[in-house]
Amino acid sequence: MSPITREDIGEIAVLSCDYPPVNALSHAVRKGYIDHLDAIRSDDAIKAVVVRCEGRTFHAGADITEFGKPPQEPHLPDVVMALETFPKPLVAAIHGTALGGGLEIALGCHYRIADPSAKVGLPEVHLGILPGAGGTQRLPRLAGVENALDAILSGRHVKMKEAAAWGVVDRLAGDDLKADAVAYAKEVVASGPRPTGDIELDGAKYDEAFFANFRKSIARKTRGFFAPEQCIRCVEAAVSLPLVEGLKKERQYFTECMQNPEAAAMRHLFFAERQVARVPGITKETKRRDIKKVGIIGAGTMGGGIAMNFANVGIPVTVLELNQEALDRGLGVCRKNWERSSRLTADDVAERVKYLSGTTNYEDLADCDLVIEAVFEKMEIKEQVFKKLDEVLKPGAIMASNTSYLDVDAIAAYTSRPSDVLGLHFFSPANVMKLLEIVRGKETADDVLATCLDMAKKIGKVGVVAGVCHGFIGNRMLSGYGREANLNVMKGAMPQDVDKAIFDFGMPMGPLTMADMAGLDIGYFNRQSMDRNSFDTRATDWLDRLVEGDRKGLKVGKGIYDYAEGSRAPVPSPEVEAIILEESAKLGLERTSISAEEIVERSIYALINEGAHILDEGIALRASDIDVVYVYGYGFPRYRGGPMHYADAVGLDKVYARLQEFASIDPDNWKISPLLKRLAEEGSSFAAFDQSR
Ligand code: T1G
Repeated sequence: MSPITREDIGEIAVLSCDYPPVNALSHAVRKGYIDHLDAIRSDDAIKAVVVRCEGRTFHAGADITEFGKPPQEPHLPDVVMALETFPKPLVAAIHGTALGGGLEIALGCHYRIADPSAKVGLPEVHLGILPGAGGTQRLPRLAGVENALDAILSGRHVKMKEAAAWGVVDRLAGDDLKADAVAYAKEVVASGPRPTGDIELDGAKYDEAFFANFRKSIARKTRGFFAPEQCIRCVEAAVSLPLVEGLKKERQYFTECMQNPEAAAMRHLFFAERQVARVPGITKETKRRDIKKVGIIGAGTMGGGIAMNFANVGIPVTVLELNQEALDRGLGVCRKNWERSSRLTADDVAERVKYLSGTTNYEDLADCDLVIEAVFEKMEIKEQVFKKLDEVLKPGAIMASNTSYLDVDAIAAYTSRPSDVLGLHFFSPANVMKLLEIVRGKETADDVLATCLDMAKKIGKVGVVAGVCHGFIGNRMLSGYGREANLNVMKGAMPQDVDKAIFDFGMPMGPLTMADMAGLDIGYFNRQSMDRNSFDTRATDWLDRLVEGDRKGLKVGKGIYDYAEGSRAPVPSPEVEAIILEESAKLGLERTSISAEEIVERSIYALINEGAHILDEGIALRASDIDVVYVYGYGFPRYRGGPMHYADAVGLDKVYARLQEFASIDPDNWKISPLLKRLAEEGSSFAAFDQSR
């Protein structure tokens, strides 16, 4: 049974696609279009056609589940061309989100009518590919080159008001999109087909300089990516070639993207981001608790940022601070953050501020359904806070700690209701970063976890469930990553060499620049209370010496690097270089030059190895969850899919061989994961491991 059915209303044929969940353009759908068009072509009773979808949305794109498999005819570009060259007028009736191939289907039609709340977009670049069914050729013709470049390179969803202003949609429907589309089709019978491909593009002003400027404008954001450049080349073809030639170029660049590892990596992330919500024991039937009012303990950077997430979606949130001055300061920062946002109007800001309140009195939190503490990272302070919350909060209130390392089970034990306690580890800045580690304590109730998983999605976060260990998933993996970067400095590389190698790999900044930005004194104070046998002091003694010499990082203008007044640009410091050489010598390390490749392997393979331990211990549910943590929480390059996907791409046998070499030199630092060893020896992968769960 074809997903596409035909209903004739007078002289208008209405083709409706019903292929849940998002009417993806699967083989059956594509074949359905061709079959129905063939029948209608020779049916003289039909003068025009409406193309629409049932369910929540118009076609949301090609069927991503078919990617990586041999493509089956009819191919999507051919379906779109069949629509465009159809001898009778075609009206697309758009609702929901017409994305990617979905918008391309609409552009292949001759007229477009949309529900005012609908959105359109070409998000293929987020999958490491490009609009491969004519979008790069037809959208510039309809919307103009600048708007088309904006839509294709940003991949954003364009609201109907803007899409109509661009000319992508001809008219907006009333309450009955289908009836209005049929009426529109009747209107255009006389005018006949209006092929988008016939629109002439005035190429003169879009010369080399124009595109060079555009490339420069997105260079920073697209550093290391492959697909964006191919997208631009397609639009250049649209400007300079007739439609058929331009489509050939588009097909060529699309194929190159599909063959590039970036496409597999970003498709992996697309599904990984949706997998995280699948947690054993949590189903649609699992009860959820209502979150109608939220409390935050602490109005500092984290507390304020966390509070903003709830106010942003209209959930009343009360921030508690110890004194009025700190409270006013914290709430003021929230308001300033909203006012500074280019995306928010004054009304938007006011709308958010009204959900944000403050208090210095715990009793005012008594009716909160969820309270998140974001106080100083000291167990003694967590103990005071949770004992107080246990006294004050109503039964059934969820209590969460924003701790980034500490033992959530120990925190839960400070209360009489540990099943209502878990960790909600936000990443700074908490109102911006999408990652939320949801730390499941051994007693955390299923409905508490389910409630927080849903809450994460509601506030626009990607909630990844982690088990309890020091640093959960992300921060635990960071320790080896940083240790190896520091040891590379002791063994022969200078900080700028290490940072450049890892920046060129695709991380947003090098680990040593990141350490300066976070403040070297944080690690220094943590180490003072730690057993010196529990970590490799060779990696940190030189940093301790910097802190003791008042080089605490960016915030004081000098750390591993020097910083000019008011500048955040790291400058290599001769003073630090001398200290590095002295500390190396003290350790008796013979300094050798270390290749950028080895610098990257040591830090990135340390991530992978620790990730494998975390997976093996059940702290993370899937390797793909670990990828989501690193891409959304630490800026791991999306075009590499995350550390575990990257390990699969390199080949676990190769990763394992290098780990063995590192372990032969530093056995204490390199405890090779038995899981990684097993998968490597079996010629398997983390992806296969995930599928086997
Ligand atoms: N193909 C297959 N399945 C898809 C899909 C798609 N395009 N989009 C979504 N799904 C599944 C998704 O896996 C999930 O499944 C369910 O639908 C609900 O999705 C030639 C080649 C449409 C905005 O990139 O952005 O066209 O987990 O949880 O939050 O140029 O899905 O329930 O089993 O995300 O409401 C271009 C991708 C493809 C759009 C809805 N299109 N999808 O968001 O629900 S490439 C896209 C989305 C292309 C052509 C090229 C979102 C959404 P399950 P969801 P949502």
